[in-house]
Order: sequence, then C-alpha cells, then structure tokens
Amino acid sequence: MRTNDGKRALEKGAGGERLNAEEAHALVQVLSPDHLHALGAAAFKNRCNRYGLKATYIFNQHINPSNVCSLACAFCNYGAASDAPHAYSLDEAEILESVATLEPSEVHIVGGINDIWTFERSLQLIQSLRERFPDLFIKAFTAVEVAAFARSSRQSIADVLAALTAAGMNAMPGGGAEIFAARLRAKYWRNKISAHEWLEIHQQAHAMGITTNATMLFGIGDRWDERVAHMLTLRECQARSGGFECFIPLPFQPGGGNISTAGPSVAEILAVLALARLILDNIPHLKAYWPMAGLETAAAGLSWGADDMDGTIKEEKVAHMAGARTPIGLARRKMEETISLGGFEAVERDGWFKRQQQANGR
Ligand code: V47
Ligand code: SF4
Repeated sequence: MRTNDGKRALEKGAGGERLNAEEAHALVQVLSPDHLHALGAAAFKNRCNRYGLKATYIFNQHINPSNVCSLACAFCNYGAASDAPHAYSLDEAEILESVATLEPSEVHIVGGINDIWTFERSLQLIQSLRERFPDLFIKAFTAVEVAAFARSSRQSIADVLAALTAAGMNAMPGGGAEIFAARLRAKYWRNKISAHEWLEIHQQAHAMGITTNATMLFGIGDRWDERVAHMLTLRECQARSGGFECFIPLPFQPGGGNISTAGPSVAEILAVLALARLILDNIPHLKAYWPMAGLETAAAGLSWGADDMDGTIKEEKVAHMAGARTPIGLARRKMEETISLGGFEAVERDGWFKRQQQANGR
C-alpha cells in the first residue's frame, strides 16, 4: 500500500508535476533495492524533459583565502585553529596571480570564520578581482561568512550584501546549510548560524537580485525523512524568493574527523540526487559534485537527475582535507570525456548557467 503511494509519486515526478509534502515523503518508500531503479528512471525522465542529454560544467577555480576557523564544526577537516600546524592564509597578491595564470570563467571563494580575512579585506579582494578581471563570474561567501561579516562590521546583512555586490560579487555559493534538522545541528555544528538564519540571508540576497545556491550535507547520521524535509523547506523558500539557481547535495567525507560514520554509499548518493530532482521542481539546476561524490559516481548522477558536474576547480580543499580521493582538479578534456562516457553531451557553461560561447578561444 505504502509502496503504491511511492509509485504514484514517481509517476507524477517523472512527468514534472509538483509533489505535495506527503507524496515527497512517500518517495522514500521506493528506496528499497526492488524499486531503486524506478526512482532513478523517474528522475532521469524529469531531467531529460528539462535538459535533454546535455550535461554542463564550468571552467572554474576554488579560492579558499584561509582555513582558520573559530566555529569548529565536528564534521569539518578543513577548518583549523589559528595555531594548528596546517593553518594557512593566502594574501591578495597571490590570489590575483593564480587567477591571472588560470584565467577561469568563475571563481568560487569561501573560507573559514576568522579575523584574518576581515570584511574590509574580503571586500577589497572582490574589488581587486573585479578591476583586474572584468568578465570573471565571482561567486563568493556563504551565508555563514556573510553573517560573520555583518556581526564584526556592525552592519546589517542587507548592507553587507549591498557592499559585496557593489564591489563586484555576482552570486553566493550554497555552503553552510548543512542539513536543517535541528537535532544534528545541536550535535555537530552548534556554533554555526541556524537553519532559519541561513534561509533568511538567502532570502535577503534574492530580494536584492543576488542569485544563490543551496547545499545539503548528508550521510552523517541523518534520516531520509530529514533529507526530504530539508528539500521541502528549500522549495518553500524558493516559492517565496525565487533566487536559488542550483541545489548541491554534499556526501559526507569521514576522513579522520570526529564523526565515526562511513559516509553515504554510492546508491544513497544517487538516490539523494533523484529525490532532489523530483522534489525540487522550482530550483532549475542539480549539481553532482564530483570532489565529494567521486568522479564516476557524479557522472552516474547525470542519469539520476543531475544536469551539472560543477567544474574543473583547479584545487579543491574542503573535501580533500577530509580524505576525498578524487583528483584535486580536472582538465577540461577529462571532464568532457567523463561526461561523454555516460552518453551525455558535455556543454561548458558560464556562472549564470548559460552555454559558454567558445570559451577561451575553443
Ligand atoms: O558548507 C565540510 C561541507 C561545504 C565536509 O555553491 C563537508 O556551487 C562533506 O558548499 N564532508 C562547502 N561536506 C562546500 C560547498 C560547495 C561546494 C561546491 C559547490 C558549491 C556551490 C558549494 O562543504 C560546507 C560544508 O557543508 N563540508 N566538511 C565533509 N567532511
Ligand atoms: Fe569552519 Fe565551515 Fe569548517 Fe564549519 S564547515 S569549521 S564554518 S570552515
């Protein structure tokens, strides 16, 4: 009986119809090995109706100005105390030089919560990048960083966002959402802004015309109903403010941290992507984030609802400091080969998710 509810929800989702909350939760009933392929098939149909067999990626660069972080989230191996041997801080000149060398079409800038990279200094970095690279798409600072900037500079969230935009920031990444379930926050990231605050900051950004992404950390002891609830909360938020461009599920990387969970299985990673495609009908894009999912699993995710593989990245730190065994960056050719092997057409995009016109002379 309950499986039948799940099957009906699959049919609706496959056809692109909105699932109500009950139907979204009923999808969890089809997660048994007997029905898993039907979940994947429904998400594949939905993504093909939207994007055909195109799969996008971007030629981008991650910039993590400093890993020094005072929040000490239990799942994070990237953040470091200021006196830790692996603590580091880059300076503006070396960041600008690395961008000049690589010439990415997008930079993704996030770091720890610290008083090394103050709001003023971070703002100056955005301004310098904009002056030197007028066409660069600058995706910068999670809601957690924006909240810290507002606190330390005694300004409102709106003023911080306005200053960042005026300096040249184009969009915000989706980090810091973790999973909205309060019981997990209380256990593992109690120093971080709450789900409510994270959502408020994104809604404020959307109201100011800034597009943002949204993430969900999973595989740290969270339940399926909490994953579905996280997605439904994002869908409601999107119905109000409309600025989420892309959803990115982040599979937990256990590497050497304080949480003794193995992280999600490949089947779980694919099932989360499929659920997201079927539930988040109002968020256009779904990213299979290869540094955390694994390159082959992320590519398989294109057949389970995802339409984007993120980017070439150059040097990823958050997943790799947590033990991810994926390469630290990818060449365009490797990205395109991987996408094509799954039967998809690789399309290089820009930061606005638009097809890149002969990027970098190609
Ligand atoms: O907020 C930290 C997560 C996030 C671990 O918006 C971990 O385009 C798994 O948000 N295992 C940062 N996850 C990464 C992020 C992101 C990545 C790619 C694209 C975009 C985008 C955003 O990484 C953090 C936290 O949720 N994280 N440690 C870990 N051990
Ligand atoms: Fe700091 Fe972000 Fe790591 Fe939490 S997840 S410890 S806020 S760097």
